[in-house]
Amino acid sequence: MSDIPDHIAKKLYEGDKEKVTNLVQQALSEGMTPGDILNKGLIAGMDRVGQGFKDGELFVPEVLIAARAMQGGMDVLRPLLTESDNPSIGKYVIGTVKGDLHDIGKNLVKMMVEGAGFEVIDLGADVSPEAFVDAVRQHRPKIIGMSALLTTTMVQMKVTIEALERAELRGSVKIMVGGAPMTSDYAKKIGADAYAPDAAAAVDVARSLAGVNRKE
Ligand code: B1M
Repeated sequence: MSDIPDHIAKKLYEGDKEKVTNLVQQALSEGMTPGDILNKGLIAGMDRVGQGFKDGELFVPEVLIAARAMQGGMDVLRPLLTESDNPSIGKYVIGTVKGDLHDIGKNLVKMMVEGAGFEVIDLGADVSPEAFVDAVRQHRPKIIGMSALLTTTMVQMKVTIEALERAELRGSVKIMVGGAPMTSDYAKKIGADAYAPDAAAAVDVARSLAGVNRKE
């Protein structure tokens, strides 16, 4: 079995954007699927970065450099992951909640959901409840996806759901949530329709919320 994914993960940990980008291209030319490169190389590398950060081996600047290296690899994979012969199966508004700047996981979910055939409107990070409400008014999406990586910002999901209720828009849209500190229990408690633990599951959940059967 090819050891390229492990090299990608290692170079990502070292923050070597050029090497990561080249290795992703090499993996593609050797026939690895974009999904495998993403999961076994880039995501695995970012997990190591997370562990290094937790263990005090890496600090914020190194983590940012690693995140940039991940973006380098993602730039190569993006057009392949979003390649789809499907016309849009519905609009999907996505954002990281207010006060939260983590957008790597949200961007992965965005790419995967785009790949599944949704038309994605990305509101970015640090998105206020009002901005989610405005986006629902303007775009009339089937689904809103909210991401939170901090225990201190998870509560913004509930605040956003309440804002949609006040605007009388809650019934018009399905809400799914995700992010490392999230659980399905918490999702239920705040009145979301669904929780997805990772970007791959997010695709299945989005399809199911939109009433679309999986297309292979
Ligand atoms: Co931050 N950070 N960070 N950070 N950071 C975490 C999240 C943390 C767990 C690190 C730690 O302490 N071990 C910790 C949170 C603790 C907590 O609240 N429980 C933390 C902290 C404390 C902070 C700061 C407060 C640090 C500080 O300044 N003292 C600060 C907060 C800034 C802010 O947001 N206001 C901060 C800052 C940063 C950076 C800017 C340096 C950088 C973010 C860069 C960026 O995103 N552009 C950063 C990073 C990179 C991390 C870690 C290391 C990696 C996060 C990541 O990108 N993971 C992270 C540690 C960790 O997670 N292990 C950490 C890879 C990504 C693919 O995974 O985002 O979980 P993830 O997404 C997954 C799933 O969660 C899921 O699918 C994705 C793919 O499978 N998912 C969804 C995510 N969103 C979804 C939405 C869905 C469905 C699934 O539906 C809509």
